[in-house]
Amino acid sequence: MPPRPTSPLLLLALSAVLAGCAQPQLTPPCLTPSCPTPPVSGNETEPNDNAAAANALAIDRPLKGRIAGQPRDMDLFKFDAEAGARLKLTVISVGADPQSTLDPYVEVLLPDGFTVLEHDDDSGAELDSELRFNVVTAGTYFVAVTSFRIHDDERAADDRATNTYQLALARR
Ligand SMILES: [Ca+2]
Ligand SMILES: [Ca+2]
Ligand SMILES: [Ca+2]
Repeated sequence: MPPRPTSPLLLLALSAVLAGCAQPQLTPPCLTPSCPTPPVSGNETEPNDNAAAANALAIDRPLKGRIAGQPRDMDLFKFDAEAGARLKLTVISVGADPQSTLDPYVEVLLPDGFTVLEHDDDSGAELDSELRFNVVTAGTYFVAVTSFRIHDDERAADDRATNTYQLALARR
């Protein structure tokens, strides 16, 4: 079917949506899936393999990381959340780096540092992980990122230098 001419009303609606994307401070900030994620604000810092060594993660401040450097790398992050917060966590691989070989796996841990609140393998695009969760009790929560291969098999190693990812925490 030939494309129909775009109506002025639709263009107006589109420009309103784009304007919404450009102003992330609006509430809700952006409801369309095409809105760009905020720019990466930094990189993980190793060692970060347990809760005591977790890197700080903040809302709308994505971080880059790599599951590599040892046979079974685990990257821990922490963030403070208020009661009632509705959050979304994403770990993207090829979407952020076309050369990435990582199949990410992610867990959100309660403030005790080991009880799993939520976990996800592939709910995002392709093999990416995506979690939506609500915070009941205010506190410092943890995020554990690794590869699905490492998570799935306690004897497996996955140490490719190309195992890159981008981790983001957002409100929803
Ligand atoms: Ca790492
Ligand atoms: Ca690590
Ligand atoms: Ca995955």
